Amino acid sequence: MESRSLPMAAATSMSVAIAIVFLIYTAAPLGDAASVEHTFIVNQTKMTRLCKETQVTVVNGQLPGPTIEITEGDTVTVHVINRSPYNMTIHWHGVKQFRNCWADGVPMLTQCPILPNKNFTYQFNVVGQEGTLWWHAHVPGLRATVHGAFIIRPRHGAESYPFPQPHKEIPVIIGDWWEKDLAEMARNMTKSIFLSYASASTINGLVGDLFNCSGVPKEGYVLDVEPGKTYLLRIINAGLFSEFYLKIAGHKFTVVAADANYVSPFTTDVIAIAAGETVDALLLADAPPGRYYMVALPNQAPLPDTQTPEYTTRGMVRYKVSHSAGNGTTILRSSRGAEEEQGGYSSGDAPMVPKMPDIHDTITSFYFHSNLTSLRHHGHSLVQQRVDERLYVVLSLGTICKKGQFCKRGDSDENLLVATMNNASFQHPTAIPTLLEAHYYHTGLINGTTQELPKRPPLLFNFTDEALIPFGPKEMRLEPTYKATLVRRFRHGAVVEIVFQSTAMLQGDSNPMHLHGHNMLVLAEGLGNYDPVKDVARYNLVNPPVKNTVLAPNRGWIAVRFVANNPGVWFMHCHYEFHLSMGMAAVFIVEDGPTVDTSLLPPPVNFPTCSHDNSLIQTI
Ligand SMILES: *[C@@H]1O[C@H](CO)[C@@H](O)[C@H](O)[C@H]1NC(C)=O
Ligand SMILES: *[C@@H]1O[C@H](CO)[C@@H](O)[C@H](O)[C@H]1NC(C)=O
Ligand SMILES: *[C@@H]1O[C@H](CO)[C@@H](O)[C@H](O)[C@H]1NC(C)=O
Ligand SMILES: *[C@@H]1O[C@H](CO)[C@@H](O)[C@H](O)[C@H]1NC(C)=O
Ligand SMILES: *[C@@H]1O[C@H](CO)[C@@H](O)[C@H](O)[C@H]1NC(C)=O
Ligand SMILES: *[C@@H]1O[C@H](CO)[C@@H](O)[C@H](O)[C@H]1NC(C)=O
Ligand SMILES: *[C@@H]1O[C@H](CO)[C@@H](O)[C@H](O)[C@H]1NC(C)=O
Ligand SMILES: *[C@@H]1O[C@H](CO)[C@@H](O)[C@H](O)[C@H]1NC(C)=O
Ligand SMILES: *[C@@H]1O[C@H](CO)[C@@H](O)[C@H](O)[C@H]1NC(C)=O
Ligand SMILES: *[C@@H]1O[C@H](CO)[C@@H](O)[C@H](O)[C@H]1NC(C)=O
Ligand SMILES: [Cu+2]
Repeated sequence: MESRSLPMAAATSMSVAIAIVFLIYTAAPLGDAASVEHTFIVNQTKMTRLCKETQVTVVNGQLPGPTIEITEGDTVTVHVINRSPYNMTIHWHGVKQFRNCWADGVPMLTQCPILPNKNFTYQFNVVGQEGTLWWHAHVPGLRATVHGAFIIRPRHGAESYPFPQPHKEIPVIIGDWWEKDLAEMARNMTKSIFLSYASASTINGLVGDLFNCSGVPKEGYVLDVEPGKTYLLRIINAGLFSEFYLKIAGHKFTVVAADANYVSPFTTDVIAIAAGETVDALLLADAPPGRYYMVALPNQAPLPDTQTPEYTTRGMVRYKVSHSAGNGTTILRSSRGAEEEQGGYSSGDAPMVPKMPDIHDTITSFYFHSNLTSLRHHGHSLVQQRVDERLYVVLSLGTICKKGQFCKRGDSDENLLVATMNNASFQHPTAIPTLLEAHYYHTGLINGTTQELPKRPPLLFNFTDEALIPFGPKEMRLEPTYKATLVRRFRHGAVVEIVFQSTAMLQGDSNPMHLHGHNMLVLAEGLGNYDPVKDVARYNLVNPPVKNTVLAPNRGWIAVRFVANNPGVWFMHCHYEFHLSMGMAAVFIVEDGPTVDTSLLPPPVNFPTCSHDNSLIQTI
């Protein structure tokens, strides 16, 4: 690789970039790749949900934000105009951004944030992926309201779905409603101040009729269905803190995809979806016409874990009632419409309520996730048999003594509570330039400001011992930890196996681990401590599910494999906002490959810089 200098190389390599892009386009066999363009105006808008007007940061005045719908192979252009008072980036969650880490949207890792009153245009191609993804702010706290669906349809149309073509496709975004200042909440969490929780959960931005401030049940999301028709639900968990169980009374789901990868269809009456995951499921409207609650219940680890406020939310599936017109034509009307408009028709009984799992039931999630297998096309196995790097990453909590070395541990406010990977808590970089620029221009900054993520935990202990949950002598000696900007480098093309191990240190939470820029094959998951001798025998090397977010179960583990073939600087982190803010994160640097088209592209034009000279950033 030729040497690069900062930042002039950007300009000189532009012509190279254009040539490459041109080549890709002319080489494509189909001329139908389109360009999809959006403008995202991020601002603060007042919204009322729980009888109270709240100022929320949203895109284009909408919650959830606009859905991006594209066809595989399209180019996406999003002009982000930041009229919020916050530094902003948008992450296209699950989009691989092949060779184009510049568009990944992680502040100070892949780009300088878009400052208030500045704008930036994201541009990227979506190739070789189809299904449901989503986009969200990658700024502490703000993704609670700055998010939306990102839907990629097959290039050859809905006929090429590996399941019966649905009548309609419906995004179902599960989220939280916050009345607290989200940016302040996130800042507080980095200081061990945990007083803020969401005030409600939502489906497609609505809290639903379990919330009834002022004595009036609140509006919930309603899905109108026609009897006998099939609906593809594109389910996204955009919540900050929880995994949810989703059920619809009187109905079953056929799960067909997860994280924009097809799975072998399976039928279930409950969907488990952790923060950051997506699930595509078919819903057949085959119940007697009527009204059926759609319920989303957040689960949480049982006592002795700390119990936090969690809210169930519900919407409804409502059948349109069919009236025969007497001449062979069928007129479909929604049941409520019929009631209200014609007065005579009654939709009958109260809506049917599903029986939900217990809030402390975590095994239903374990079974749901264990039931996912990839749908193999053409019968060839996708698992790399060779493994070049093995990592055992222990996900834990720990403390850092605020006043130096000698703190009382246990429940003492002399300490900062942090989240860790292999006993180090991620220190978000602040140095200029960003890690990606430092990597691209070979500035040496990365070696100077980061530490290597250890391959394995420095200390082996009984990670999942329940006795570690409450403050006490057992956990106390394991508490002390430290902060570092954790980085691990991978040779281009390396096959990496990671076992993520959840622990019982001060909590027994699960951990939805999200890797940017790559999908992971889930080989196995289990409860308790991973045992390399015994558990390898359980690996699914035939049809493991392919995910960008993998859930390390409560006091259990998950083993994944991925090929580090996307050059760049990729964030790898827990998708629970509190764990992320507290430091459960690391950076994977994937080196360039041997050729130009296995190497990182040059930065885009008008790439925001963090230098004090902001001349490259255009003011609106
Ligand atoms: C925020 O943006 C939306 C959509 O662009 C617009 O309708 C609304 O007026 C803006 N709100 C404020 C307070 O500027
Ligand atoms: C920012 O907005 C201005 C005015 O709308 C526009 O001229 C400019 O091209 C935009 N810049 C980017 C990077 O999108
Ligand atoms: C943040 O912490 C401060 C100090 O404890 C508290 O007053 C404030 O309410 C907290 N803010 C949020 C949003 O939790
Ligand atoms: C409000 O909701 C609660 C819990 O769902 C219920 O117990 C109560 O009866 C409801 N109150 C009204 C006025 O609907
Ligand atoms: C059947 O009746 C409906 C409603 O009156 C009318 O709109 C429609 O045109 C009729 N169709 C035929 C084929 O007569
Ligand atoms: C799949 O789910 C069923 C029902 O919850 C469960 O009994 C079964 O054990 C699961 N399969 C696996 C491999 O976990
Ligand atoms: C940084 O460290 C890595 C591995 O330790 C080494 O291969 C690389 O040459 C170093 N880079 C610079 C710019 O010093
Ligand atoms: C780890 O702790 C659990 C109790 O929480 C216990 O059941 C298990 O036997 C322990 N494992 C080992 C290897 O000591
Ligand atoms: C974590 O690191 C600290 C500081 O290096 C060390 O004192 C401690 O023993 C380590 N703890 C664990 C559980 O590895
Ligand atoms: C926003 O980003 C700029 C440039 O990186 C930085 O100087 C500033 O401190 C950030 N502001 C906030 C509120 O994080
Ligand atoms: Cu976590």
